Amino acid sequence: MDIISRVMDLKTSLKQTRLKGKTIALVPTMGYLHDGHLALMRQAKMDHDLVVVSIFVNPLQFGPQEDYQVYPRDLNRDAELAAAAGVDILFTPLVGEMYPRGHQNMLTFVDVHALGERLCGVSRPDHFRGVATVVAKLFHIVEPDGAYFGQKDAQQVIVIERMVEDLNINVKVVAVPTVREADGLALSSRNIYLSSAERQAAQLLYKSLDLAKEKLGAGERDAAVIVSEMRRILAVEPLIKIDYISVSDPADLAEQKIIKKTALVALAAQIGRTRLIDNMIWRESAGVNSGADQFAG
Ligand code: PAJ
Repeated sequence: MDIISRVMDLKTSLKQTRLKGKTIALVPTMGYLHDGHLALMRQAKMDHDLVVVSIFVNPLQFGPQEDYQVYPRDLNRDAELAAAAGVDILFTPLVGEMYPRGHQNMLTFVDVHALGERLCGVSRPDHFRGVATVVAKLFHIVEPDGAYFGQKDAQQVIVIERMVEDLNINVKVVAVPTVREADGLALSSRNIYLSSAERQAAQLLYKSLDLAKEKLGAGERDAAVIVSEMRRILAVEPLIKIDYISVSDPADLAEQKIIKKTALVALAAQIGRTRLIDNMIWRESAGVNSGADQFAG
């Protein structure tokens, strides 16, 4: 595996790859890799000849009160994990390489209106602008055939898919199901912030989504009922402060009152100082016994 930190070096290397007729996959990450990230890399490797993984903690997508400074970083460990997952190139730019004039001096942004303003966009107003902008830059640098994102960040996938469509970017966006701990907690680099009591409490997030799935399976279609049942489960745990619970249409993230054929049930909660998100996509046609894909999370 090559580790490359300069944009020009990466472009030069990928030009050779393309000349040989090989296809290229990109897996954008902020590092501190876990099995969720590795699932994206393995899928990318199955679908393409060469896999580029970027590790870049993107200052543009963190709010002023958020955890940019303390976001966990461990490049040596990440490099070992990525190499073992079959990654060909690890792209590890410094902030000055991605934002040569400084990220505060950026004048050009990609803003996916409406989609980026709902759900997490309410409490993180500039977050998806920062995500879409850095992903657009990575797409221009790497020019991948396929790009791999986790369903765990469902809104992020929807925002990126729309950006690709609206800006005619020539890349296939692939969403990979959420990887979870044994008790259902979605893997996240931020889980290491949790104390043991908070970690214990965090499993209720998945439990609340599981209950929503059960209610939907039993025929409940009133979103308000689903949300209040979920709130009831989460209220048991005083460590959990709900940011939002949303039942929306995955096509446009518009809230649904009466659930139709498909719904994105998504939530965000603060547990201690850690903000966690999770979701599931429910589809009527797949029925009650639909298995893991249905509950892709
Ligand atoms: P990061 O949080 O590091 O996540 C990188 C990718 O891994 C994202 O596509 C995310 O959805 C996916 N991922 C995280 N946890 C997962 C899990 N438990 N199961 C499956 N996939 C999971 O998301 C970002 O970084 C950034 O916003 C980024 C896209 C890199 C732009 O800066």
